[in-house]
Amino acid sequence: MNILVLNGPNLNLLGKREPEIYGQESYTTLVERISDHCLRQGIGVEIRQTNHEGVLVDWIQEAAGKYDGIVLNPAAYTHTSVALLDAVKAVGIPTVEVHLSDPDSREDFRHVSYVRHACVAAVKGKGYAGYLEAIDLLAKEI
Ligand code: CA2
Repeated sequence: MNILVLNGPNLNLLGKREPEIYGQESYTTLVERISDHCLRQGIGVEIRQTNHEGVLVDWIQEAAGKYDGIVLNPAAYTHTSVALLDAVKAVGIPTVEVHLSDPDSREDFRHVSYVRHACVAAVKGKGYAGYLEAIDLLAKEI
């Protein structure tokens, strides 16, 4: 089983700003946690981050035929992007939406998720552990 983990805008700043919301650990630590977890489970994984919506769309499209599942934290694009929703729908790869924080308990504009309509599950408010839970959910789904 091969999975793709995609992270959207500003997640590269983890540990550097807003630690009260996103924690004190760095993006590099997140990547290490995911890599270690997948290694232990015998899951192949590729982990990427971009600040650009179109790049996320390209990566989702290119995942077809290469990956069995996607873990997606679209960050701010969660709340704005029909393009990401359409891309996830178009490729038809089981996708789990993940958020470090719980957007539903934050500002009203974060309560909407477009991509959720194409995802098999959403994991929210569990910090870095949420990514590992999302991977385990995918492993059961696939
Ligand atoms: O909780 C999440 O994972 C979010 O997807 C994070 C997004 C936010 O727009 C979503 O509503 C919820 C923001 C990512 C920004 O990450 C930062 C990390 C460190 C410092 C500043 C921003």
